[in-house]
Amino acid sequence: MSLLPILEFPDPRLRTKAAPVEAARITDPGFQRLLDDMFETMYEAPGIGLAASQVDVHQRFMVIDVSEDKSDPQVFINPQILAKAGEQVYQEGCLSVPGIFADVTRADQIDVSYLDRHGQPHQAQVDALLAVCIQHEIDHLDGKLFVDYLSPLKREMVRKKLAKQRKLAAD
Ligand code: GNR
Ligand code: NI
Repeated sequence: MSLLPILEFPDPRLRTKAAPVEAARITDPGFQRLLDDMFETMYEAPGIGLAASQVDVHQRFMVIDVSEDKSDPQVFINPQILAKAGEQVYQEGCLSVPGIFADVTRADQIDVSYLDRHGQPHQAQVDALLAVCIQHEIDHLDGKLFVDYLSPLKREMVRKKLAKQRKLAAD
């Protein structure tokens, strides 16, 4: 297994709209290895989700584990939100926008369809943190970041703060 580099805002590659995964690719050993590498990268960060877009793979899948003890690894391939209900506000962070946290309003409950890592189809109703995370990751697949929900002024402040952090880290 290996750790993958994570793209960071404002990298334009994070704006790519990801294409659906072809069913035949799911059984490919290279694809299964990529999933394992994404879990390793996510757990090491540490994070609760990682979209393929963040590791410069522009296909529609992500890995998620919202458990306290890394006991619930879940793969969502070609996820689709079929219905949304209610609202929740959650203070979000993102591995592609390190050190920045901001409140985002999203649906409280979603119905989602997806394929698991074996290519088996599922449909589930989810809420709370898992619903937040799925919506955050699907945004990545559509080239969208949580800072896009902030005002342009705040987003510019985030960009400057990250540039400064990188400059300090480089010296
Ligand atoms: O690790 C993560 N935590 C998190 C917290 C609140 C809302 C969303 C997330 S997802 C994030 C990992 C990440 O960047 N996934 O794309
Ligand atoms: Ni993210």
